[in-house]
Amino acid sequence: MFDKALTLIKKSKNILVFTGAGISTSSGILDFRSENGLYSLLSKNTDLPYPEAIFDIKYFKKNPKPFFSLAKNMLEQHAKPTNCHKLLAELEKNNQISLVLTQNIDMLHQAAGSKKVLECHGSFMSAHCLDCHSAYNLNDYKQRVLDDSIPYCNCGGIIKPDITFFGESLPSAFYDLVNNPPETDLVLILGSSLNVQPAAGFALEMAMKVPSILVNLAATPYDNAISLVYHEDLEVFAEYILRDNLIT
Ligand code: CNA
Repeated sequence: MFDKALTLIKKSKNILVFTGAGISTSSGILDFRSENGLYSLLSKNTDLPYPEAIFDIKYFKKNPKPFFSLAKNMLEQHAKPTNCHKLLAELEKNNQISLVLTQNIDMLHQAAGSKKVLECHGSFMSAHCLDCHSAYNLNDYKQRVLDDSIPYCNCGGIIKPDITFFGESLPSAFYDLVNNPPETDLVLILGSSLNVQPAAGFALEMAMKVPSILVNLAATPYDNAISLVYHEDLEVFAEYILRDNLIT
């Protein structure tokens, strides 16, 4: 089923991978926009004015509780990398990856062994006080989140994980990448609805310059800009590619 994709992957030496929440759903982490995704679940949460408010910086400053209760769930989950995360780590070992650009905040690429990762929406690994900007790492604030309390800085400000919320700028490393993209001979887009800008726009711009593959359960508005489109489960895709033993 994925023969053409396999042929392209095998001959590529500088693959730029763009991943979204769909690569992690098989590990039990909900995505945003699927029928049973986080937004659908949060639409039943009466504390929130609208589901996206959970990641809205203005709303967070007024009421950080819904975000930290979601963060608690994610941190407690101890999710494991999927076969698709493992496939990307294998391709990197085989010197075929130029970069994994991920929108995900779950740190599963690193857990699978990928090193060339740019988290364009940040992660839980580091955090900052919203008032005095003191830096923290996950271990400094994790226990407080697990204990259901809001982590506060000594100055009284909220400690916010360095996850890019709606209304915030992406990390400067993302803009460095846009200004200086790596050599790329294939773009692989995995598990993203391509709805969130500017990250999706950059991936699409790169995809229009070289051969590209998209694997995503649902159709995206940009499918016609991609060379090979599969509306399939990423685990089935990963198992198929890994089965070929392309890693020598
Ligand atoms: P999205 O808009 O929720 O889209 C996810 C896409 O993945 C959907 O179109 C699904 O059809 C598809 N999908 C779901 N499961 C599978 C599967 N098993 N195989 C193939 N396709 C699948 O999420 P995006 O990543 O496009 O949106 C960007 C947001 C989501 C970023 O800001 C992330 O931080 C945020 N997010 C991240 C996580 C995470 O870190 N795991 C979880 C939820 C949301």
